[in-house]
Amino acid sequence: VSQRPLVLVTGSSGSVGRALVAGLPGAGWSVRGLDLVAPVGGQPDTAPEAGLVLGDSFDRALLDEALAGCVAVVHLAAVPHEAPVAEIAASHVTGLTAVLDATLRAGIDRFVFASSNHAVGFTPRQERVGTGTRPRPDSYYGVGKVAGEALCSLYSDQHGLRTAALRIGSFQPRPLTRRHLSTWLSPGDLVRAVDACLRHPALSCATLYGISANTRGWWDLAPGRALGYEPQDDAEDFAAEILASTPEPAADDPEHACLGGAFVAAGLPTPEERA
Ligand code: 15L
Repeated sequence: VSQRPLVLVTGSSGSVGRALVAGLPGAGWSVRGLDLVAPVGGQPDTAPEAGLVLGDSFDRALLDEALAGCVAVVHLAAVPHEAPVAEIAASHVTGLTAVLDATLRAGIDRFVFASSNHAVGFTPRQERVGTGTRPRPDSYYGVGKVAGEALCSLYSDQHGLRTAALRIGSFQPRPLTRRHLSTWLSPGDLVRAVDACLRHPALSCATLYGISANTRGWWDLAPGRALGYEPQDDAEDFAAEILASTPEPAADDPEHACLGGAFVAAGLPTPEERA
């Protein structure tokens, strides 16, 4: 049996989850996945006691089973895009609370929460936005992430849970758009960021940006570096190709005014959804 510490990754079949299941073992962790569905193409072969628990990441009994033997949780499971507010609340507030409560029941003291750049997506584009600015969500999805960060803060203060809210930018194998030149998070840097959050001995209640060391980055990497996250990749390596193949944005396009890009304008629910 492997002596590596075991980490539960909820939402392990999504794109971020699959990259962590594949990459965390190389950083010294065993990974157990929890997801409603198996990943396309099968689960990467990680460690003997790891594996995949199939089912609802917010189910109390299933969480208790999945968390047995784990030392930390990386919580990704949630609606990953804009949706009616009731759906957002169900996964980002009620669901997250179920996972936090199960974490405490299991005696686990470390929790990495997949937050998002959309927690501050309505912030006008500028250089080096820190983690101390006011939350400016650009969508109900962003509101859900702000609420999730608040829950992490509550469980840290009330229960001593060590929490890290990782505000992920655009996780992609490679940058594809002009926005990604600023927001890209590479697969290697994702693993480095989560590994730092899992490892840092003095983690208390941290917020950090999960982006690569992008020359055109908009976020301050210092909070991540303070935890030991040293990004290695830079979207600039792809800049010439992307700039040549994608059109110059119109000056008055709201999509290009704020950090959240299209989220500031898109995905608003219909009146029926609001009712
Ligand atoms: C996110 O939080 C979304 O889950 C993802 O689909 C992308 O839209 C990403 O942000 C982004 O900002 O590119």
